[in-house]
Amino acid sequence: MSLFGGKTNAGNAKVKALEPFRVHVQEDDELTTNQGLKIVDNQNSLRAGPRGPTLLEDFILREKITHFDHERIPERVVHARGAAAHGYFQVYESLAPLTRAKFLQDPSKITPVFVRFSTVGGSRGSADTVRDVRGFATKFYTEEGNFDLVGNNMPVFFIQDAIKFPDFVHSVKPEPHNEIPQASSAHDTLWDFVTQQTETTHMIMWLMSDRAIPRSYANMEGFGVHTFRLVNEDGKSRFVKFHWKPKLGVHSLVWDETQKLAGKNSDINRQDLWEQIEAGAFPEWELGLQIVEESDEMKFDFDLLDPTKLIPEELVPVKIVGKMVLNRNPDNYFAETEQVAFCVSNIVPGIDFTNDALMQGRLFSYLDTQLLRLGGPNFHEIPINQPICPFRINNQRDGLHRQAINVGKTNYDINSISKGLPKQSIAKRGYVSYAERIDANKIRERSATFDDHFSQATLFWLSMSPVEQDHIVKAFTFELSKVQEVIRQRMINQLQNVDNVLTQRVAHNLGLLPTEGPQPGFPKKVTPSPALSQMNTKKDSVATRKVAILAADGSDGKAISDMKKALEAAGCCVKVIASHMGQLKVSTGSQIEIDGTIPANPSILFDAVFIPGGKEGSINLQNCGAAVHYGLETYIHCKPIAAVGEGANYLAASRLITKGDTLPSGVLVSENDVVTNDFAGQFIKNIKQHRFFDRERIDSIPA
Ligand code: HDE
Repeated sequence: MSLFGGKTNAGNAKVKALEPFRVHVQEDDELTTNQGLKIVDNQNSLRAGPRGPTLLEDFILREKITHFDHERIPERVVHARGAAAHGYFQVYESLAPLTRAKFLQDPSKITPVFVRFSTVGGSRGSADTVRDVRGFATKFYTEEGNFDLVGNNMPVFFIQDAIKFPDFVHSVKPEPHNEIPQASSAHDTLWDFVTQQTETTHMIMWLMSDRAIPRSYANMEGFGVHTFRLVNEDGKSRFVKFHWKPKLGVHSLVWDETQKLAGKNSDINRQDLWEQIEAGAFPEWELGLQIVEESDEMKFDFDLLDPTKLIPEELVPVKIVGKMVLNRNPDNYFAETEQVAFCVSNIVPGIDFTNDALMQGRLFSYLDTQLLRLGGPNFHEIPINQPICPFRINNQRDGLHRQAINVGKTNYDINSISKGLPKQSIAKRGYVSYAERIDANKIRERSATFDDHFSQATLFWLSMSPVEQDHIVKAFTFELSKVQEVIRQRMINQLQNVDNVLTQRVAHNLGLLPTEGPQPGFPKKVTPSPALSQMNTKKDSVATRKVAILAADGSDGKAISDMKKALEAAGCCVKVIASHMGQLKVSTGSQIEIDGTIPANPSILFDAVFIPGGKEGSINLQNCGAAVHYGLETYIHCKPIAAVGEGANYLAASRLITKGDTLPSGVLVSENDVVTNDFAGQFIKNIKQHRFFDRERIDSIPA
């Protein structure tokens, strides 16, 4: 490890390949200019006398200021705000029967990856917790070149054809006349677009659901969205949908919490990713494939080429084929996370595209956008973008900031002077596009198989648990309450094609009624897909869950340390929070180090709260408004709460429990001051559940 940072995890082939580019400042290093000249005075510019004008001659000042002036590059037009990490991918067993991609054939092979997560609509400095789709882009550095799987945390998209993308993005971004609102879909132009373009309906259901407000990146699924092809050594092609399944399950924040977080800690998701990796709790996902034989292409009641549709897992199961672990933070945000250039056209032999018209447009857009963002055609030479296999073995030359020094007299193909080098590869080793037969007229027309814009929106709605449905209704209400009434009304009318109950509930909240009926044949009868509900996710671990121990002077020190020990042993991150910093004077007379204050560590930064006993401590908490608010807010966000001994009086004084009555779900109380193994075990069991939604927001609670 160098003196000023740098990671101990030397890591995989890509992490090692980056080493020559890292600048480690050593103990005896001295400040230099970019030309290597040692700088003696970095505090004063060169002037004509101590009170005189600065001299143009001051090349050191000019170099420093000029560099500074040029430090910004255009932010991504979408997905500007992101966070990334290094890691590796490993396949569980050879997938040779399905694909000739080498990184999917050898279970002993470690393929380096760099993964960037992002929100879509907001600028680089916007909040992490906005209601939005999340990007989930993975660059696999394979021995056959880079494969970029540039996906999202939702399995479908808003539109069916790339030609609509600029319109859609313009509508969701801040409005052009006043650049309001930042990173929010709750405004006129998005909903105007949505009600004019009904193919958005399915994705809008996802956007209004809890998937749009993930608890952390490690709690998100990822999806390739489009149908791709896998092609094996014999040239046989099958259709495939890519899935990432998170080891820690799919969990979300609640809406009130996300809005408060946007102010209290707008970096919550990127910070969580960073801290988990630093702590060695490496985020992990499994790669899943839904495989469809070519002969089955037309057997579904939707078109496989339509990116507004998913294949229900109950129809085509997700085959788990490998795992990805993120185990190293980047060294430098700009050099790595900002300059990484994902291109959907980065592909390897054995994987191919389909004719999905959205994907076809993306094949143009990503390369094009990097040319602007990274300033020219040599962005593949930026260290984070370089493959780990031989690359740029071709006759492409020159361009801004070219790094490679191509040696030799020839820069054209076919040449005889350089023995015809470099030679084309052979089909067995190189990339060969799948020879799909196309026999068609050149037309601007969409297939009728793309016409059903509502059935899968109905499928999504009916697959949700009552709690998830409540959240969707509230999200529609919130968003539509912020748009013009005429648009609001159109959306109510549109929702009738999805579900009558949904329509009635949203309409009621908005004080409206549908003014026209649904389209003929809608809403359709569908069979729900339980796999779509987050309620059916894994709830078997508390790893990385954050727990606050809310304490005050006079709290029971033994209960604090016993609970802390038990939670940490289970994998939780625990902090002792009080109204002041320094040492807590606990009831035993000893002292406990406080990790943070209540204002800097609000309940929204934690997944659960524990209140220790100790009479004086409990009274101190009851007399502290901020501490009372802490418990109330934890309660309305449905998080597990546990209290022992006198700690229960704090809950009772806040009217969260009534002595003698049944406890609300997820609230655990022991009369005994002692944290027994059983009690800690029960609390841990509750933390695994994440939230107890049956005590969803109680309007009389002022938090
Ligand atoms: Fe993107 N998208 N996109 N997109 N997209 C970009 O490329 C585009 C789409 C996705 O972390 C841009 O480098 C078009 C679907 C992610 O760097 C741009 C269309 C999906 C990221 C672009 C789509 C995505 C991007 C902006 C419709 C999920 C962030 C900056 C035809 C499967 C990657 C950049 C990162 C980024 C274009 C639709 C995911 C402009 C034209 C569908 C995760 O090229």
